[in-house]
Amino acid sequence: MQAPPDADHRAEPGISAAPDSAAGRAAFVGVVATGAAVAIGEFLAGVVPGVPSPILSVGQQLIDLQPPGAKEFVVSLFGTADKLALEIIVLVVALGIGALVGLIGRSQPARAMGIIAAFVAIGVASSLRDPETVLTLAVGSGLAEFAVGATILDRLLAVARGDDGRSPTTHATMPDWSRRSLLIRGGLVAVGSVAASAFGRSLLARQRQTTPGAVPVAEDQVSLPTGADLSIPGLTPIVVPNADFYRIDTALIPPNVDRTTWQLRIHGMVDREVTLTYDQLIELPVIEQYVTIACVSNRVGGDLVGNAKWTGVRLRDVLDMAGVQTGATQMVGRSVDGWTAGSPTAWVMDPEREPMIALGMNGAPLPREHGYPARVIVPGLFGYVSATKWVTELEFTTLEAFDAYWVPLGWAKEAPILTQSRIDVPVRNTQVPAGPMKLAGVAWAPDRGVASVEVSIDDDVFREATLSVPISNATWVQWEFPWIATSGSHRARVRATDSTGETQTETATRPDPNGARGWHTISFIVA
Ligand SMILES: Nc1nc2c(c(=O)[nH]1)N[C@H]1C(S)=C(S)[C@@H](COP(=O)(O)O)O[C@H]1N2
Ligand SMILES: [Mo]
Repeated sequence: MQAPPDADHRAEPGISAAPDSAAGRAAFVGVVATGAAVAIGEFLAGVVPGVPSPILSVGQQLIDLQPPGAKEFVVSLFGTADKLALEIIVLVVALGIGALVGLIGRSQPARAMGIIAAFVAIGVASSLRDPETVLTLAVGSGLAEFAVGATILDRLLAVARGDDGRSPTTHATMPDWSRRSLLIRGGLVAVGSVAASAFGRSLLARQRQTTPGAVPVAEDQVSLPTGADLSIPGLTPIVVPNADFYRIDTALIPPNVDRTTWQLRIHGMVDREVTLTYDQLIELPVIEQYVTIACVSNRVGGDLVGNAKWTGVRLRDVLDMAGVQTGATQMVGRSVDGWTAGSPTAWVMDPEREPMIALGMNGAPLPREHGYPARVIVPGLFGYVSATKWVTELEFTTLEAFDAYWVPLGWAKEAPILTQSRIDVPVRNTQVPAGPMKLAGVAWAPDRGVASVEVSIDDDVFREATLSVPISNATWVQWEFPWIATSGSHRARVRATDSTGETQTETATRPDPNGARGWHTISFIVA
């Protein structure tokens, strides 16, 4: 194999990545200028509270628009990974438009400036929907973004043309000078942009982390029964620590709610509209209970489910103050950011269960990601039809009169949590040593309760696993299954039966419209 004869001469080390054509250079300039404009916005958002992050603002706008086709994308209801993907998409599209701006800027600088201005305006406008945005600061930051973007575009385009003032040369005499200079200056701006954005973002994350205040103390404190946790290495703990608890919501940044000004309003089909402050709310008896909550978009074997000890007040104590009218078949929870969940009134009023307004989670104030200062917890219902975080309104209406957030996107209007079970140990597709071992996992059927869990290995008959001591019907259980591992590759399946006698069905289904069905099946190898 031989390289073309003059290949070595053409490759100039160090600047071989420099944009070669005039168009390439202009596009490069546009990308760098746009990136710098975004970066100054992200930087200011971190440094000055009230300044919106441009990327997060546009991303949140896209989520809130619920674009057609979103249902496929959001089957996972915006887990953390989806949010990062969305941010990256927004950034890549912005930089792509930046490249166009650079190309246009060569011949029509005014038009290029106009596009940058429009672009900044979209960012500012999107940010105004966030209650934390301060209008004047948003506009000020927008002006800074425009100034930075426009200036850098102007200067670097001049460099790209070779008339940056510093080197009054012509392309004919020093053809490489402008390219080298462009690469160095553009590169410096790009590096600075990345650093400024990263710095801004790290400050922004910290800005939004506080959940001040203490947890109210429950009159009757609950604790775990002995035997509630089988304590098997690799098995999900029976109570999931807050830091490990799954998080699902449509908020790119969790709302920052001040609990001293926060209010909960109960209205609609009630006898008396009631508005409670945090301090008024905790004058009601404070209770605590363990409840397992689950996401409808959890796939078979997935981990969008968790069990925590919730502290708060009885939802029905609050509702009794307002007097729910007969005929009000739906309770709509609304969060400070406008998200809604609708639960059947009959479900929350059933004396067999104790729905609550939760204020604490595992002994701490609700973390911001989980709804500080208050959220709804309804045993037995999937999160999207009940568990409103950052709740600020409970509106009573009929099931027919209102569709909450996810319903028009193709999810069921009424959605009790399905019975599901999962194998945690061994981890699928891993290798375990031969000899006696335990398979283990969790199973849940809130708030019917799990009656039994069965395991089948290599298509042998299903045999019953041993369960942890249940905390209550509203919580999951752990299960363990002793087995003597023989070398070779194996397949394990699990299925649970709830207290009504209903066993999980075998065929795997998609999560939509009302939850995934099917037996969790894993393969593993015994060495
Ligand atoms: N305000 C608000 N509350 C919300 C949501 C949301 O998007 N916004 N998502 C719901 C969904 S789909 C689920 S599964 C649970 C998840 O609660 P967690 O994040 O505390 O685990 O919150 C529910 N409450
Ligand atoms: Mo969910």
